[in-house]
Parts: sequence; structure tokens; C-alpha cells
Amino acid sequence: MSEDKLIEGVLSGKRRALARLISLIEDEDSSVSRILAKLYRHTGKAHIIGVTGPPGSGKSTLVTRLTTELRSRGLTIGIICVDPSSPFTGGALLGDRIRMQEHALDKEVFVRSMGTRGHLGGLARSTSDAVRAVDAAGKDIVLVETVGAGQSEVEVVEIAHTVLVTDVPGSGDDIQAIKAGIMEIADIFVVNKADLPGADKKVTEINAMLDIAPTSDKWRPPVMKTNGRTGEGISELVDEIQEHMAYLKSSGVLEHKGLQRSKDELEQIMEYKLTRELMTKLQGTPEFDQAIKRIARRDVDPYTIAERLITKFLASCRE
Ligand SMILES: Nc1nc2c(ncn2[C@@H]2O[C@H](COP(=O)(O)OP(=O)(O)O)[C@@H](O)[C@H]2O)c(=O)[nH]1
Ligand SMILES: [Mg+2]
Repeated sequence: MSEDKLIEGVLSGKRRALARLISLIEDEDSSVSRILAKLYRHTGKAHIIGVTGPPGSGKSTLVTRLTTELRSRGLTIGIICVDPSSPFTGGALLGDRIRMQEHALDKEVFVRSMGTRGHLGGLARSTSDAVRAVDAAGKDIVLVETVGAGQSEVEVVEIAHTVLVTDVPGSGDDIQAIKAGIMEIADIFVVNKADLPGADKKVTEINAMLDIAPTSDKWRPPVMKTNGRTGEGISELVDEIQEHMAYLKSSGVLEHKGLQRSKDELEQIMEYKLTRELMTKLQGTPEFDQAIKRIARRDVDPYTIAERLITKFLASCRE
């Protein structure tokens, strides 16, 4: 597939083109930045929803249920899954896969898992690029499932407009959740498995924590109860998700976040490109090798050398 064909395919919402582009993104193919550059002005329309929480709390089940509900409201869906134990990455239970098949024949639902094909550090970048690709393909909603362990749930905040944090009754790890920063990232709390004993207690506990938590904005995260098995509470959850987007728009938070993200992204790209430019020029030159040896010998400190090399590089750019 030629690059132009690929772009055309993605923009017209063709599944195969979109899947192909995401593979290129995962492989960190050199064509990606060119393609994404051309797609950029077609992005920014999708409502990106992050779903994070501990393994087994029902994220994949909720994503499937949310998809059904959102489809019934006429919305098109992309699902990006960054959970190695999820149905979409093959590590999952048979039941999960069967459940997801509910949407397998629906052309307006695109499902993709992000593996760790590239280096691990690149996963955040490739996930955000994949979300952008789905956005360019015209999906109204992008659901991003990430397992709530370590860095991933913090990264999802950077790309999602609305973050759902899932929990289940009886899990006594709330204090830990606060420590891990999970509380601060939630726009909506979901107490799933409401059929199990202790669901109301859990809701009360989270609300009590929200009462004492310092908040910077006017949105107080609602605490919703769901049953992933029966679908109870899903419609109310979707109402809250849409309510949250309405809040983001009316409060100006959406615009503010968009500017912040653009700034961060521009800085990141420039830093990356500049560093690469500088290093290709320096690496392997006698001057660079000499500098490294002198630093190791304590002849000179790395700060002074770095300063000198950068000044020289910038001067050479002006020539
Ligand atoms: N009892 C009960 N089980 C649920 C509910 N929602 C999901 N499950 C089950 O919990 C298990 C883990 O769900 P899954 O969606 O894979 O969780 P994930 O690891 O967070 O993606 C599965 O066996 C689900 O069938 C629920 O509301 N009630
Ligand atoms: Mg899952």
C-alpha cells in the first residue's frame, strides 16, 4: 500500500488501512511521522476515554458494554487496549474473547491492542499515535484500556479527555490507590461487580475520600455502580461520560488542556529532533571521543564540554 493510499484509506475509515498504520506505528517505521503529519488536521474530533484500574476489575467487560451502549446511541467506536492480559492481546480467557466478538462484525467498531513490540518506553508514544490514527479515521469515541499498575495509568491521562477508574467491592487497597495517584486522575469512579457484597460500602468509602481530597477544578468525580455481567448501570455511566465532556467544553478546560498538550508535544518533538541531529553530527568524531575520554579522566567536567559542543553545533547551524 502506498503512503497516499494508506492516508486516503485511514481518512475514509477503512479498517485495513487503520490497522496497517497502527502496525507501522508499533514498528516505529520511518514513514510514521510523515503520515501522521498529513493526518493531523483531521484529528481532534474524537472523545477519548481512558479506562484504568486493577487487573480483573472488569475493564474489558466494561469496554465491551460501553461499546454496545454507545453504538445504540449512534456513535462509532475505536478501542485501543494496552493491557497485556486483555482479550485483545491473546493472553485472555476464552470468555472474554467470545464477549468481544459481539462487535466483531460491526464495521463501526475498530479494536486494536498495543503490544510491546517496540521498546517498552515507546509504548506511551505509540499508544498516543494509535489513538490519533483512530481519531483521524473518524471514530466518535476512542476507548483506551490500560491496566492500572505502574506508569501506564498516569500516561493515559495525557491522552484521554475522560478517565474512568475501576474498582471492585471489598478490595481494601484504597490507601494504596491514593498513594499511586489513582485518585487524582479519575474523572469518574466505577465500582464494578456491584452484584458482589460491599458495593455500597465501597461507593461510600470513595465518596468519603473525595470529600477530603483537595480539588482544583469544579468537577467532582461521580462514583458509579455497574454490573459488567448484566449491564446494569452502564447507561447511567455513559450519561456521566457525556456530562463530563459537556463540562470540559463549557468550563474552558478542554481548550486549556488542548493548548497544554500541544505545547508539551511540540517541546518533546523538538527536543527529540534536536538531540538526534546533534548526535548524528557528533557521534564517532574524534572530537567527541576525545571529550568522553577527558571527562572519564577527570581532565574536564561534562557540563563544560556539553556547553562547548552545543555552542559549536548551534554556530555551525548559522553558517
Ligand atoms: N461478578 C461479576 N463479575 C464480573 C463483572 N464484570 C466483570 N466480571 C468478571 O471479572 C473477570 C475479569 O473481567 P475483565 O473484564 O477481564 O477485567 P480486566 O482485567 O479489568 O479487563 C471476568 O471473569 C468477568 O467476567 C461484574 O459486574 N460482576
Ligand atoms: Mg482487560
